[in-house]
Amino acid sequence: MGVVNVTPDSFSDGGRFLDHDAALAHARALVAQGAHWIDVGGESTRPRADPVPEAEELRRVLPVVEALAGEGVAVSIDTRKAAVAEAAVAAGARMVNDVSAGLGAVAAATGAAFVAMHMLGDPTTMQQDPHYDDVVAEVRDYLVARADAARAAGVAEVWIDPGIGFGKALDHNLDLLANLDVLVATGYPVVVGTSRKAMLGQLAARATPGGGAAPVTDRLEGSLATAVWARLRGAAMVRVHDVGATVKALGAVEVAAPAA
Ligand code: HH2
Repeated sequence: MGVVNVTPDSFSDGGRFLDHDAALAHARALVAQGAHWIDVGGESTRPRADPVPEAEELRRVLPVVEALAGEGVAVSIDTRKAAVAEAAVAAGARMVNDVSAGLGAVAAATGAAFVAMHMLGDPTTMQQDPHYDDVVAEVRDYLVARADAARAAGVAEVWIDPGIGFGKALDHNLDLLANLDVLVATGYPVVVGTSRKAMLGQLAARATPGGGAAPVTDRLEGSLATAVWARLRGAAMVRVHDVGATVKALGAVEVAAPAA
């Protein structure tokens, strides 16, 4: 899944694709590089991001969704707003990717697939000292409840996502990545998004003698390593910014993997 943020303030590419033509050109390039899905978002969910009014979010995403869907691209809409999800599906999106995991009924009503992602709190507060007793069990139980509810409401295709970086300290993220098999064992297909996230900056600092945290422009190695890890641990999809490099990295390990 390739990310197209039609936003001025996304943490890694804010402002680059706010213009619709730029967003479309970028999305087409990601498809050419091998993306199976394009995830279009009009509101940043980075920590402390400003909320976006509904009309502005619609103005950002709808023309992009409509044009891509018209070209046969499988489009996912990354939103927390029911009205945006409904309008995007009417414009041709086939999946609702909801970081608040609350739009299962909207996905059901529109016939779209649904991604339920785990987030602790909301983007304005989520990174203020997040606490869990057992992060893996709590995230799993939350996601299964949301996914079961979406399925009961009538969604045919439900995905779950641990929400790396959404109300999680570094050790919570690492625990979730180390125990992806617990999420995979639920039977729901798992999607994982680590691409360019802050944890990769922290891990690069740990790995580099005397190194500081890697800035967002310098997290490709961590993004690729964790995408490969997630797929080898059973994730069915990875959500990434660098599609071409990810496709090559995944291709390399699939070739190198012993036959099952
Ligand atoms: N991460 C982001 C946004 N949406 N959706 C899912 N399912 N999983 C994720 O890990 C995920 C997500 C954050 O990344 P990005 O869209 O690049 O940044 P921003 O929220 O600042 O636009």
